Amino acid sequence: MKQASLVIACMLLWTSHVGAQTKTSNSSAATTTTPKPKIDYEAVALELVEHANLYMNEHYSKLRSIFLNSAKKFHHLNLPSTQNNDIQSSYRAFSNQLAFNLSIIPLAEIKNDILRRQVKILGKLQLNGLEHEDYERSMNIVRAMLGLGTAKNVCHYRTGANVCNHIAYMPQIHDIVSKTRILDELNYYWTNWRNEIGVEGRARFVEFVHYFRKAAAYNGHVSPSKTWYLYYEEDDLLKELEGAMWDIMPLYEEMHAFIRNVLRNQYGQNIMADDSPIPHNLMEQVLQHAWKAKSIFSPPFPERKLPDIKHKMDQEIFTAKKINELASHFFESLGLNNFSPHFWDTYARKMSDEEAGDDCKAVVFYFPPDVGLRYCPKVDFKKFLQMHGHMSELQYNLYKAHLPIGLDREACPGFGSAIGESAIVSAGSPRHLDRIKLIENYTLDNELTMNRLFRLGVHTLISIPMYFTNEKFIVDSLESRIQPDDLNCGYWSIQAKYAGLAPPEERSEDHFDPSYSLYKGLHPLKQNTVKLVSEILGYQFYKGLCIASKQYIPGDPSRPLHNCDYYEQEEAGKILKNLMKLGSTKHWRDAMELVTNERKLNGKAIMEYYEPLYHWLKEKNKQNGVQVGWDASATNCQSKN
Ligand SMILES: *[C@@H]1O[C@H](CO)[C@@H](O)[C@H](O)[C@H]1NC(C)=O
Ligand SMILES: *[C@@H]1O[C@H](CO)[C@@H](O)[C@H](O)[C@H]1NC(C)=O
Ligand SMILES: CC(=O)N[C@H]1CO[C@H](CO)[C@@H](O)[C@@H]1O
Repeated sequence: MKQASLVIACMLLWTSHVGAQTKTSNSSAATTTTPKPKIDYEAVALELVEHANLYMNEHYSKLRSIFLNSAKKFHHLNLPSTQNNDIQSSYRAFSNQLAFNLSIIPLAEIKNDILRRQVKILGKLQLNGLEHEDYERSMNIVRAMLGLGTAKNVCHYRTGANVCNHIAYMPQIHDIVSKTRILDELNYYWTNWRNEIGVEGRARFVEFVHYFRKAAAYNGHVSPSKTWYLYYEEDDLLKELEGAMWDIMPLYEEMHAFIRNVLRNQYGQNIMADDSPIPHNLMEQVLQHAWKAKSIFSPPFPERKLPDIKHKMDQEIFTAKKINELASHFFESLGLNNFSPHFWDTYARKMSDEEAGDDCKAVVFYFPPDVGLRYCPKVDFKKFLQMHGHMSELQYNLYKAHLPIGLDREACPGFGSAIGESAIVSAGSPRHLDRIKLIENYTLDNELTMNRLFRLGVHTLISIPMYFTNEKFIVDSLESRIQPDDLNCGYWSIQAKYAGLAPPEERSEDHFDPSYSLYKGLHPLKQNTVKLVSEILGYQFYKGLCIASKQYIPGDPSRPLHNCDYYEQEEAGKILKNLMKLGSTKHWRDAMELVTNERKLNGKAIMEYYEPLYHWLKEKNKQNGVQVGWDASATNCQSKN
C-alpha cells in the first residue's frame, strides 16, 4: 500500500513536471517565470544506472555459478529451484525499484542518447511493475489460466456410461483429437472441455484485464495496450499486425477453401455449407496434422514422397552433438562467432532423458560475458531445425553482451526468434539439406516443391490467423472495445472475420470459448505477440538476407525464395552481425531496416515465399468448383443484445 501511494505521488510529480515543461518551453514565458531549483537529472540517472550495473553483474555471476555447479554435480542442469527462486524474486524487486526510481526522470532532460534510452526502457514495466501483492495475485491468475489446460476435468469419451475416467486437455485430449476421425468425439471434447473451464476461464481473464490495466496506470498509460506493446514503442501495433493479416488474406482464403473442401469430403457435406466458416475444432486438427505422416489431408501430389530425413539421420548414426555441430557451423559459415571447445565443455549441457521428457525443448542461458545451453538428447529433423533457432539466440546473446544494462536486450520481443526463424527456414530448404548431404540426389521438381510448400503453408497460414485473432481479442478486451458481457460473441466475431472459423455448435454468453493457446499467450514470458511478430518478421528477415546474399533473385526461376539458403554467405553474415550488435540501442524499426529495407511488419515476404502454392491452390479450387471466402456474419454465437 505504502508503495502504491508513493507511485501515485511520483506520477503526480511526473505529470506536473511535464506540465511545467510545456509551459517553460514557450520561449518568452521561459525567461519570465521564476526558475525552479534545478535538479541534475542526468547525474541522478547516471548514478542509478551505474548502481544497477553493479547489481546486474552480481546477478549474472550468481546465475553463472548455479549453472556451473549444478552442471558439475548432476552432469546435467537441474537448477536447485529454491535458490533460483530467490534470485528471480530479488531480481524482480530490483527491477521494480529501479523502474520506480527512473520513472520520475524526464527523458527530455537527458542529453546522452544511450543514457536516455536506458532510462526510457528501464523506467517502465508490465505486470512486473505492479506492487508486490498485486503482482503475486496477477501471477496467480496467469498460473491458474495455465492450469485450465492441465486439470483433469473431462470424462474420457470412450469409457462406459457410468464410469468417468477424468482426463486433461494437455496432453491427453490434445493428443486424442489429433488422432480421431470420429466427428462426434471431436465435438465432444471441444464442447466438454470448454463447458468445464468456461466459467473460471472468463473470471480469470477478466481479472487479468483488471491487473493489466492497473499496471498500465502505473506507467501513466491511458490506453492499456500501450503497456501491452511497451517494448514495441508503438501505440497501435495491432493495426500493423492487422495489415500483415490482410496482406496474406488472399492466400489464406484459398487455403481455407481448399481445407473446407477436404473436411467436407472427410466428415460429410452437411457439417458446413460450402461458403461458411470452418468449425474451430476441425481447423485445429488440420493444424496439428501439418507435419503428420497420416494427416487428414493429402499433399498436392500424394504419390510423390518427400525424402525421409529421419531415416537418413538414423543411417548416419546422428547424435545430438552432431546436430549442435551442424547448427553452430551454419552461423560460423556466415562469419559469426565460433563456439570454442571451452564453450562446449563448460557451457553446453545435455539433458538427461527423464529431464527431457517427450517434447523436450532446449534452453539458452544468458549471463554475460558468457552464455549457456541445455540441449535435448533426442535426435530428429525437428530438433535439427530448432537447434538453428537456439544457436541464433546464443549468437545474439554474445553480440549484445557488451551493451549496457537495459540495452543488451533483443530489439523488441520476438525479434530474436524472428532471426532464428529465418535461419530455420534456410536450414530446412532442400538446397541446404542437399549441401549438408541430409538428402541426396534430390531433384527439386515442381511436384515435390508443392508438397513441401503445402505442409509448411498449412502450418504458417493457420498459425498466423490463430495468433492474430488471440492478439486482437486480448487488445480489444484491454481497450474495452469488447465489453465484459459480450466477451464470447466478441471472440467469435473476430474468429469469423479474420480466420473464417466458427464454433461447432451454437454458443452464447453462458460460455467462454477461447482456446488454450490464448491462455498461454497471456504469460508475460510467452506473450502471444512474440509468436505472432516472430512468424511474420521471420519471413521478412529471410527474404532480406536472401536478397542481400543473392540467393533469391526475384524473377529468376533458378533462385526462388522458397529454396534460398544463405549458408556460407558472408554478405548475410555481415548484416546479421551488425543487427545483433545493436541489441536494443535503436528502435526495432531501425534494426529491421538493416535487413529488410522496410520499417513495418508486413506479409509480403510470406506471399512471395508461397507464390507457387498460391497459384496451385487457386487453380485447384477452380477445378474442384469450390467457393472461396466465407460468410463472416455466421458467428454461431447468440449475443445478449
Ligand atoms: C531507488 O531509490 C532508493 C531511494 O533513493 C534507493 O535506496 C534504492 O537503492 C534505489 N534502487 C534502485 C534499484 O535504483
Ligand atoms: C547419387 O548420385 C551419385 C552420382 O550421380 C551416385 O553415385 C550415388 O549413388 C547416388 N546416391 C543415391 C543415394 O542415390
Ligand atoms: C502563448 C504561446 O506562445 N503558446 C505556445 C506555447 O507552445 C506551444 C507548443 O510549443 C504552442 O502550441 C503554443 O501556441
